[in-house]
Amino acid sequence: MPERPLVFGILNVTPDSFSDGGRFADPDAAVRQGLRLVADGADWVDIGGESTRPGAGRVAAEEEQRRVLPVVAALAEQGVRVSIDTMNADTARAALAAGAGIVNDVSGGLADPAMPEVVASARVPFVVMHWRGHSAAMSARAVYDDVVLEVRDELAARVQALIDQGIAADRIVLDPGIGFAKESEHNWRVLAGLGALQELGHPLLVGVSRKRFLGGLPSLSGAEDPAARDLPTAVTSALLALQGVWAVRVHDVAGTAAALDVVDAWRGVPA
Ligand code: PMM
Repeated sequence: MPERPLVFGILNVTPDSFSDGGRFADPDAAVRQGLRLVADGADWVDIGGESTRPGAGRVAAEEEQRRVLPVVAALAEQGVRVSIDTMNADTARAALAAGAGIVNDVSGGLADPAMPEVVASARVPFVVMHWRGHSAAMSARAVYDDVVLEVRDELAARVQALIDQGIAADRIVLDPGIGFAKESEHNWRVLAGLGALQELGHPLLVGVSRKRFLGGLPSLSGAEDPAARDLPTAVTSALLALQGVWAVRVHDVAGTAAALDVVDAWRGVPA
């Protein structure tokens, strides 16, 4: 029986993320939100300082670090397990020094050639997401013959390159990159085809939370508020638990915790 997935609570310390941009730009508000995510059941708090929403421009590494480092340090000091969501090696290095324990790179080490070395020498888990280019360019790259096989093969190539660059295979976590260079139908096909990615032999982290493709569900038509996508996100978490994924990355941790409780109860796992 697969284990209950870990829950990564999302903490975007940005003015412009698509669903929570601006709410936690102030460090005190961000720290409070991080503690709330943990109280709601997050195993890790995933802190990011650069929005990757479709079409977004890049943020200078100095600005990214100004946003995230005080929050990483304050939460780590309070015993919170922190993952740093960054494409910049310098930011990853500084966040690890401030107490982060996982590097989550949506580019899987492609955006900054210095990233693999930082992760290899820190000996921490590395979340490697399927990525075809920065946000400004990615929608033009959402072209596939067979999205499941192409995502699988592109991730397999990343794994080999990262192992060649000194990262231990057992520290590599893979992520299909829902919403990154993918149209709605691609996202659904990838979710239905996760078994093919699991054949690569690495734990999977999946992030669907509040993403635009969920807004295309018939029951959500006309709902403008991204929080309306929290219920379908939680349902997806339950389905991903049945699929045996290692972790889910969500905004509404309480909703996903309830969904995972249902899966545990269904399976007879003692509370
Ligand atoms: N999605 C976003 C940001 N970081 N990291 C991983 N590993 N997987 C994702 O799917 C992912 C990510 C964009 O969503 P957000 O703006 O809600 O954080």
